[in-house]
Amino acid sequence: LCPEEAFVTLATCDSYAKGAMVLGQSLRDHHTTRKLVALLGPHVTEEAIKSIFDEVCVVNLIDSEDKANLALMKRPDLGVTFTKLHCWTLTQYSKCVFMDADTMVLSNIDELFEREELSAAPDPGWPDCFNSGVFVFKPSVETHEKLLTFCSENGSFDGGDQGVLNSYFDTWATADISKHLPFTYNLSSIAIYSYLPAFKQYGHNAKVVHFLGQVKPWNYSYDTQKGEVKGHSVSQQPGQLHPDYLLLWWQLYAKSVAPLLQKAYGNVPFHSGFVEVILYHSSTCTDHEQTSHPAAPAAPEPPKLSSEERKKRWEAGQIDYLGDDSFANIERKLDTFLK
Ligand SMILES: [Mn+2]
Repeated sequence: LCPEEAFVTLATCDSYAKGAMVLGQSLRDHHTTRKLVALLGPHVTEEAIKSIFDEVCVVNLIDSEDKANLALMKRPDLGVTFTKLHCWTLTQYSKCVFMDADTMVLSNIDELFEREELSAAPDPGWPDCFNSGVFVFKPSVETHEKLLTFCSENGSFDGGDQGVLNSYFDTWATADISKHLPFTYNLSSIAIYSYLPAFKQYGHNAKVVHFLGQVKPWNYSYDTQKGEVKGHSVSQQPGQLHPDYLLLWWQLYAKSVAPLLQKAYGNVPFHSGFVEVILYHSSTCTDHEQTSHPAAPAAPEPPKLSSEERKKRWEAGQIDYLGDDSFANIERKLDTFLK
């Protein structure tokens, strides 16, 4: 047992917290011997997360009086990025593996702790960049401060942490092949559909699934009676989440996470988390992917509903996440109120 090493994730809003809990539970189910740490944004409810994670740290950069706050004042656009960089301050651990809250493990991956900083898998969109959804790092106050300085001076070429980290660890592509994690440690749906024969050949080796893209597993809903994910089209197209992995996410959620939420928050019917996205403004509840990868292609136009009919459906829980009620549309609406 190595208590000095930990898996670390980040949730900046309650819907990502659900993802973090599925991730944490998937690590537990595969018997990790390492600690589990969750970094939470200031508005995230901690209660249920504590029953899966060993350590929960609330990161509120705005209230802190350190370099991170200064960096945030200079570059408010990089708030989520600074929050993620906070993982370098976890110096009670000698080594960590960061995993996005939209990832899920399919097997034990403790062997990743044999790797050095900064080890990561290639990004499917630009394989000379690493994808920052899964990476091995060594906590260090010094590295943290250097990253903050670098970030506030240079910004991020993709607007998120992946751009910053790739610019900072800029020899990753060429210097040391041992820092290239196999793609199976960060398998995304985008890659599955852009090279299906490779997925058929190697997909069974997948160890970590990354639900990359704008639509996340928690944006769907799940019929516990039938054991089916609702609102997911079976057609295979880029940007779609793979139906098998999506189902696996929901099975884990229904079996292990929903009961914890029920215990912590009472018998309120589960809703997908989308409503919280609206409460906590979008900029605090996204990750790097929204800027670095294209959205799912538009589905065929469904017949137009009246706004009254849409309201009725919304209230009945039939939310058209990919169409009229898509996040982009809601954000546009919110923006008109904010201006
Ligand atoms: Mn991600």
